[in-house]
Amino acid sequence: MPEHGWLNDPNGLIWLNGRYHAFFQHNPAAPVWDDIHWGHASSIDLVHWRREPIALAPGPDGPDADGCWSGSAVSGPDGPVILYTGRSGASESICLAHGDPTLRSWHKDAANPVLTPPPALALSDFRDPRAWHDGSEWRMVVGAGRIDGSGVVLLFRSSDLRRWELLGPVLHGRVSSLVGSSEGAATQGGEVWECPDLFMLDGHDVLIYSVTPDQAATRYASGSLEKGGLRVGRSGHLDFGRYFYAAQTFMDAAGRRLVMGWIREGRSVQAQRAAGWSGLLSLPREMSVAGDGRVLVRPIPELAALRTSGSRTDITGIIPGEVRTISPAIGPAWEARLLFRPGNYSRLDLELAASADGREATLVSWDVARRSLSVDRSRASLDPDTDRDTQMARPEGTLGEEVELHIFVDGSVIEIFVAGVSLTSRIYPTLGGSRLNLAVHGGDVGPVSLELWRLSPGHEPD
Ligand code: DQQ
Repeated sequence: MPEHGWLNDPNGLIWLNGRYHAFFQHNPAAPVWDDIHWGHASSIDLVHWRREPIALAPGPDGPDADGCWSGSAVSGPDGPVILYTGRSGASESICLAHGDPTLRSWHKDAANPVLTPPPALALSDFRDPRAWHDGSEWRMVVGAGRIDGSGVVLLFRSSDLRRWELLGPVLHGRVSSLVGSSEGAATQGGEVWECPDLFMLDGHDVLIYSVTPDQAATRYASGSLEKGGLRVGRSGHLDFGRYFYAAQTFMDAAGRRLVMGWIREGRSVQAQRAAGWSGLLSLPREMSVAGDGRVLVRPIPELAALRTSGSRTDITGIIPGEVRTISPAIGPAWEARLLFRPGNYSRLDLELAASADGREATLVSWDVARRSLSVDRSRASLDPDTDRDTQMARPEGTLGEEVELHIFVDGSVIEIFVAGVSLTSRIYPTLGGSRLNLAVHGGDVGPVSLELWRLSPGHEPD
């Protein structure tokens, strides 16, 4: 999270010179989206992070006078290079900045902007360059919207990061028409497909992109990249729930494809102002692609380094109607792994952040018949200005004999992983309760195996 002020998209995620770097959209002056800078944090192990000086600030007369919007970082021939979106008035263009080996000090390229929207494409928006080297030349995807209201991701190539040639669209359309209206975003206005990323993983070409208006979803499409664009075999959500947005991937030191996203707030603007900060980055998640093209995520195993004290219990004999307290006060930051068999019961509930008097509780439930996860926030907070809708995730594919819910809670943030899908949520309890309860409905549940850990803060020691 930012020390103070506003944070949105992760930018320029890169492993370079022995450290991981996470830049992010940042307004240091206030917890509102305005006057966007690039903030910066770095880490050796992806778990313990230290704050770094602000990397980029809007230039008074430049193409980024109204903000240094999202982009990526590469290891260029002469050192680190940031490719970012310059925003000036309503114009968006691609700009470069060059860094020193610590990635702490950056100077903007005198030739900025290096690329403006190709006029023939009739675009309304053009931003969020994501560049990489494919072994012989530079490639870059840029997110865009068309004047006709559809979203599009464009692919470019370059030999020097400065002169870019358009190869064509990777994918375009409207999410509602691509996936059917029940799953898609509300698309009254035109769509813009923001923060694209394109890579090969487990033999599949994978595109991820974030769909606005309403910053509704981060989506993936997997298939094979051909001359005319991505031939899509499979598409879906990269996370369920609307709090995980503008995700960007990167390759770690061991060659894994990791992804982080912006976790947004679920409380009022006034509450964000009162808190002094808004927005944070998700836990790093490792991606893989199943044989059928589904993109799967799981928390990186390195997160185990945050565990301080732990226990493993087999909880037995819970009967319908009983609410079993399994921890009276776990504290604000914890991790749990719950393992159980679906049976002749209908639902298993884990109540978290529950107050002793039961007035506040968030219900994480597994529905046996639907094979779906839900997060019911109707009692999560007595504060009426917090989000309280129920979120759902339904993993596809075979689940195996046991269901494993892997849950990370850190204050107001919940990240849940089940069978390769994730659901990110926010809660703002007012009573300070951190009781954990277990309940079952509609039948008896067999033993539930629970591993529970308290987590320490992820600050890098000085
Ligand atoms: N946020 C950035 C844009 C991007 C959007 C501006 C996504 O570059 O398209 O802060 O959240």
